[in-house]
Amino acid sequence: MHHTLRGGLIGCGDFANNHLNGWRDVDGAEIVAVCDLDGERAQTAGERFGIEKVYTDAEAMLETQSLDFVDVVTQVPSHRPLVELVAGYGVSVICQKPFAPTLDDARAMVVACKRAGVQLMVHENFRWQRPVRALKEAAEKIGDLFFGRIVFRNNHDIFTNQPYLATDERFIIYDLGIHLLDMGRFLMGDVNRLFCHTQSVNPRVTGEDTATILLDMESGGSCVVEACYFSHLEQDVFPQTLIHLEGTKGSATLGVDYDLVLVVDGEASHQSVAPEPPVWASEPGVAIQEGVLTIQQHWTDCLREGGEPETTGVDNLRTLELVFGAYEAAASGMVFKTDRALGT
Ligand code: NAD
Ligand code: 89V
Repeated sequence: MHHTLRGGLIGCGDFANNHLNGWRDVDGAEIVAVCDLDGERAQTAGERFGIEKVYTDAEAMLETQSLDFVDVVTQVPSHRPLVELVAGYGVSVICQKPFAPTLDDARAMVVACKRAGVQLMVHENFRWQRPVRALKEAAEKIGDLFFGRIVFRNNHDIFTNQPYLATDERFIIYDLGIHLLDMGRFLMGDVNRLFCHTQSVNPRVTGEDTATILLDMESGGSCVVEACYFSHLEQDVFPQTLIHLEGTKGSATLGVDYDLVLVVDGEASHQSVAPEPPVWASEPGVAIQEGVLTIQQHWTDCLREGGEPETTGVDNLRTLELVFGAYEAAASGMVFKTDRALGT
């Protein structure tokens, strides 16, 4: 496939603006149609991004457009019906996170895409932030990793743009912890067991807004994941993820303002690995917006060159299992054991 790929986008809400801006910068693909149940939203997105074909029904878009892929940017309840619909038309599909409300729904989407012979990628973009890629590269130099700490703590108001986050039963692990757990897997490999403690601190929020998760990695290492949206700190660094890794030869630390500190054999060096955001990005979310563009370029390259995306639907089963496992562990007070055969 070496022509410019033709994409359709479903769900023209808040976050879709980042996807649509990103698609304009991607080499090798363009969005030729947008769809939203809310006709005004679809129309606004079409006008803003110069996309002529505007739909309020996903099936009508698939019937009338010849598409190479569809980008699903709706909230989680519609993911399974939409992914199955797109796969049924023999079209490859990207799905936003959280991929599914249950592992059974996620498995069903994987099966539908496999049967249809189409690619399926979950839009898990935090691991595509430049600082995180730079940390991964640095980690190659510090020997065998035996410890990690992944921290996302701030008091940023995310509820104005995403009001559902304040009212959903499940909040911080499902919406944000999912990125941190995916980065834990990206940096340190798969997980054997986990333990989790959750807290609901902010009275405005229905679900848990604080989670502390201990991962026992398959490699034998351990990793602590901390997430909190009610941390009153001197410097609020939203949306920076602070990550510290220790290996048998040194350590690599992604600190505040993207200062990457590498210690190898006792020698320390500093490097700035700040995002290189696209022109349309705006503070404070530039790191996330950069990751959106990078993952969409990755998807396009994979589709055009016949490669497999990093965060396929099958891969994401393992991230999702950690999310649901964390809730299970928090509720039961017991350790959650992962299923090594998952996705095979
Ligand atoms: P939103 O509610 O603002 O937008 C979703 C849109 O989808 C709405 O306009 C709705 O009308 C439309 N929609 C729903 N079902 C549809 C259907 N069947 N056909 C057509 N349109 C349909 O939601 P949002 O805040 O933009 O979030 C969307 C997704 O993006 C969520 O899963 C969220 O978790 C995710 N998200 C990811 C990131 C990230 O990757 N870093 C950041 C923010 C949000
Ligand atoms: O990136 C996200 O998934 C967002 C936020 C940073 C607010 O958690 O939902």
